[in-house]
Amino acid sequence: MGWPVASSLIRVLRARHVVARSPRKVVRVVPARLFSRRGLTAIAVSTLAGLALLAAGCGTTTDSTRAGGSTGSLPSTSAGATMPGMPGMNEPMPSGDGLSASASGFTLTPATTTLPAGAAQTFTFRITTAAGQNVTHFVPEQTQLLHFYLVRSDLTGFAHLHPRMSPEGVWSVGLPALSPGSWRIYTQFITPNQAGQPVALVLSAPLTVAGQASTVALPSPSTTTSVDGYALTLSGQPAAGSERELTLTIGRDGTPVTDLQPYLDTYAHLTAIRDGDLAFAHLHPQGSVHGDHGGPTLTFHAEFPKPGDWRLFIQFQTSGTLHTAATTVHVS
Ligand SMILES: [Cu+2]
Repeated sequence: MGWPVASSLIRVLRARHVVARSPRKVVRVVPARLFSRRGLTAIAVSTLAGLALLAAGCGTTTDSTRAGGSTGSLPSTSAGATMPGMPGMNEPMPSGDGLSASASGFTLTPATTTLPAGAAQTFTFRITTAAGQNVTHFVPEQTQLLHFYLVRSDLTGFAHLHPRMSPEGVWSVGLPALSPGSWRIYTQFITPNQAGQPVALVLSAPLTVAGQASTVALPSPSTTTSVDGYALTLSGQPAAGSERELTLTIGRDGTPVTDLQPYLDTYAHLTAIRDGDLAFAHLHPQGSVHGDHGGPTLTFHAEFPKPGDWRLFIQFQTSGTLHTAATTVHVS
């Protein structure tokens, strides 16, 4: 498998924190099924025919969600308190496959489920309670009040963004231009329930981008991939329903990389989406960050809810630039 592509286009896209993978057009049509903080600069991308888009948002770690909304915090009396900014420590972990719009009395309510293709646009949504009220209190997790992911049904498109929340609890996020087809949005957040206990949730909903859609076959599983001159190697034996350790090693020009910068309080952010139903798995990093000295080897707690082929999106930062790599992982 490879990631070779139209290098000039890639260069342009990367300049906007958007990368693309080579088109592998097939006739298969995948049925539709289909989750930040920062006032996002809308990423405008001209979509080339048949070229799948892989958008990696958040080129910087500037925090603007907080500027845009309330930083809810738990009452100091609540038990099981989280430790914001300490991934892998005592944070409550979302359970399940993330495929429901509602869980634990909270619902993801998008303003629309259909978008036009080919133009950057602002997307809005709310998280509502069972009584229909907007949730406005969120507990920061990995430096953010809410993490938003956008994934295309064939796993060629991926964006990880940080929306901004209004005081009324309306979230908005700038989306890049999207190719026609079936997409899914995911919101990942921690909010106190009625008893004041923190609940970690992943809620998702399908999104249709209008127009003639073509899809790309999923690349075969591989323990290696590359992006922006970095070579990534994975090891571990992920199995559905059990927590396993997954190790990521990053090198460049045959040399171990040791200058990874903190990104969302970790040295690499891993998100996995399952081929077929688009189930969601977030892999929690072990250890903590200490300055711009991460790498070359990072370890993760991997707990996949289901077996199958999963597309793993790996985000890491060097010299102020966010890189997004992807590979296919088989989960037994
Ligand atoms: Cu995020």
